Amino acid sequence: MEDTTQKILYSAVQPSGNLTIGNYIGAIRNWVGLQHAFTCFYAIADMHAITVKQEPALLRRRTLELAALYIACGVDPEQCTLYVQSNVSAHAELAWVLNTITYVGEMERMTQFKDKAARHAENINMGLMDYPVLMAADILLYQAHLVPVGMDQRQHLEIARDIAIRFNNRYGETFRVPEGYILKEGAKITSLQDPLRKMSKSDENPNASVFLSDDRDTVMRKFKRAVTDSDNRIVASEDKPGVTNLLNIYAAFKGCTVAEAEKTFEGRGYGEFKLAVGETVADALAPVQAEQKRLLADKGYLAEVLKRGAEEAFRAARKTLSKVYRKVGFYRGE
Ligand code: ATP
Ligand code: LTN
Repeated sequence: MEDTTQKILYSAVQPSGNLTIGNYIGAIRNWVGLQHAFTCFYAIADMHAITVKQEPALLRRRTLELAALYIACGVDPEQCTLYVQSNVSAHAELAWVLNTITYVGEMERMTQFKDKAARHAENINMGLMDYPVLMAADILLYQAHLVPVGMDQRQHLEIARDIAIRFNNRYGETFRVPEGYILKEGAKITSLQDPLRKMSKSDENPNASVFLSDDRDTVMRKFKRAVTDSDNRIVASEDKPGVTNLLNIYAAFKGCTVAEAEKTFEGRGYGEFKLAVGETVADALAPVQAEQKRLLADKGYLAEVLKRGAEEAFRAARKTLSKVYRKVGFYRGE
């Protein structure tokens, strides 16, 4: 088998709200499986989070909660570099340089920007528009080979690649051009209330998303109310988005394939199916919640992990940033 341990993998999640099972299945779950095979950098993207309004005290708390959650989900700080984005100033510094080779028109075309601009019409700030450039800076700083994300981030990844190629063409070989790593199954978990829309942590409908912090009763209630259809067949297909989504969720938490899940529920009714999905999710969340709580009670440990992570990240990021500053012609002393 190919030795991939030298290959660099980068990903991040924003501490912008309670994480959903979509974030878990689409992102964090995959990180855990990859941390032994690759050199991994996993960040808490607090600089991205402030592109929409955040309550400062809450942002700080959520940053720590997210760190604890990563670890509770199985991200091992001894195996990878786990850190807070704003603790490494190179992200902002590189983003500035990359801004100068990114066109306003490209940013205006980004789907997430258009969505968020519509949802936060009172606060269409420069940061919101610049979000993909900061994300490109994150990835390119670490010379990442691979970026595991959910489907919704594909466009941002494309832009990161374009920016890398553009910089290399203009200034000479500097950045590795990263590849996306989007796993097919679970790459898009959809809303339980509108299965054509992505499950999102900021959905106004509280029944649309299952949060990793939800207790058993809440999880069961949300799945019971999940939108399906009227034909009572438990199979994954394009014309059955609700049922397909529930099968995806079940398979992800059970660790089986969707085909196996279909087999399990062959001939059963929707009521029983939803109950089983709810129980599987609740059973999987309980130990994660307990571990997160235990970690949050040990702030000293978390602070130490994040400090070490920031130092490691800084060492890697500094190399790329120095190279960039040299290439663009910034005076660096004699
Ligand atoms: P928001 O809804 O506030 O925009 P979000 O839920 O999309 O936020 P992010 O922090 O933007 O969360 O995303 C974190 C990671 O989770 C990304 O890799 C993203 O692709 C993944 N992700 C988010 N939602 C889903 C989903 N419904 N299905 C699969 N992956 C998802
Ligand atoms: N925009 C991402 C979070 C993120 C990210 C990154 C993901 C910030 N920087 C770098 C991968 C690589 C999101 O998931 N919404």
